[in-house]
Amino acid sequence: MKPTAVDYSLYLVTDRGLARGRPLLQIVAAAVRGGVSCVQLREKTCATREFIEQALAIKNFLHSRHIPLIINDRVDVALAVGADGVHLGQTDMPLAMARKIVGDSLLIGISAECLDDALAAAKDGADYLGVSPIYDTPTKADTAPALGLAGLQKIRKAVNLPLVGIGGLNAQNAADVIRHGADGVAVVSAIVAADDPQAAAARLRQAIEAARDKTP
Ligand code: TZP
Ligand code: MG
Repeated sequence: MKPTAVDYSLYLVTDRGLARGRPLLQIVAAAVRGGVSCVQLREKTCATREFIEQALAIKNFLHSRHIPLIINDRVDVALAVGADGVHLGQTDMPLAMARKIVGDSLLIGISAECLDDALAAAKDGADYLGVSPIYDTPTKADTAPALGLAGLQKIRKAVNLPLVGIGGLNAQNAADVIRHGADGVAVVSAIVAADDPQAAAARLRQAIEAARDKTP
């Protein structure tokens, strides 16, 4: 059964190419110590077997700390390892098909690149949306045009689902994203590529909590 209450506040998306040779589990562990509340394992090139082994190791670590694990792209891997959810983009398996396969066993997160994507995902039963990208980012090559804070706000007004902003986010701009309606901030490079992923996560978390305190 998918988890009922998920804390999307600080959502880490992994990228082994940005990890500077450090094992992903080491980065995930440091990030969790710093305040990451949700982790997405994103593997674009490795073999399925390696993806599964990595996912199981990270899941063991996260679940002992009650932090959810979401798998990027791969419904089969998410089910096989007993993850909490799967995250699907606009060119991945359609949400309705994925829901037919996973039922209520997994959260399904959808990348919304425009208002219409968000409305369709809400109608088809997504559990949360990644609003993507907020800003241009070198981390992902094939992103849609940046939505900016105005685009995020428009989606916030139209859908009731938890929203996680992603794309070009860091400790300097995380507060803006919360103030414009996001429930959480998702980052790749700001944590994975940081000299000190724990400290980077802590700065982000602090910015997010401070913005919430000031949001009416
Ligand atoms: N999806 C939309 S933008 C993005 C993903 C995976 C990459 C975000 O990376 P960064 O380094 O946090 O800008
Ligand atoms: Mg995808």
